[in-house]
Amino acid sequence: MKMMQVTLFVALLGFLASAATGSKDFLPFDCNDIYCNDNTSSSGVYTIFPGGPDTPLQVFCDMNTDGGRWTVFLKRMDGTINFYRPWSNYKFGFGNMAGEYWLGLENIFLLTLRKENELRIDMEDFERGKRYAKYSSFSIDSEVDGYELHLGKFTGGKAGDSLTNHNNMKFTTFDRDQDIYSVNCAQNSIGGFWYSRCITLIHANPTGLYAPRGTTTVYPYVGVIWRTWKGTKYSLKTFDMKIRSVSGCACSH
Ligand SMILES: [Ca+2]
Repeated sequence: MKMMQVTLFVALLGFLASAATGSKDFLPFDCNDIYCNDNTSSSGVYTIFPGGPDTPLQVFCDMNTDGGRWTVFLKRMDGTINFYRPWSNYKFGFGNMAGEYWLGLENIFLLTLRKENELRIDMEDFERGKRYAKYSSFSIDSEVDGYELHLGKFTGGKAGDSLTNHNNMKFTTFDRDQDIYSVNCAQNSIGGFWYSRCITLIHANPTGLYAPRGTTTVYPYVGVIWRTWKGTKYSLKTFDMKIRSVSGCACSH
């Protein structure tokens, strides 16, 4: 019995020692930190700690586009992941970090709480066309306030501005209606997003139905939509939404 206690004590010491060593390790808050710590980092899946050292989070970092440092919170690319999901899934995140995923509203909230971020959206159609859109700032409120979207100015990109229409909207899923229209817009557009009004005022639907051939002509408003580029009947091939610190590497040390 005594021997077992000693063994446990030694094991506990070992655990505490490793925990102490661990606390000295580099714990990046976001992809910006990873790039600033090593500017040779390539695009890929990394572990970040926006919620503190006890809650590691896997994420895809875009280190190539427009100077890199981007923390990707939405990725569409092949239709392998179902995005018509309930509130709990959109809250905590789902999908495959090496493929399609939603990082989770709680994680996005933490990422935008302590740093000021800009937003970039990259998209491709099925005819090899590529476009982007950028916004000067991006943040969301906590769950209590419906994860309300706060978007800065549209600062460029030939995709055009299809997101300002969704600014100051709360997040809606098929089981939690927080949009400002009479019906549930997540049900109408088969996704989860900061919907405002459905149908005629759907401008962006990044979590909509994936259509392998690009178009959803029978049912408009339900595809992966960016209205100002391809209209409301075209479902895009790829779609990334990503953020990075506006202060660059200046504030990371
Ligand atoms: Ca509604």
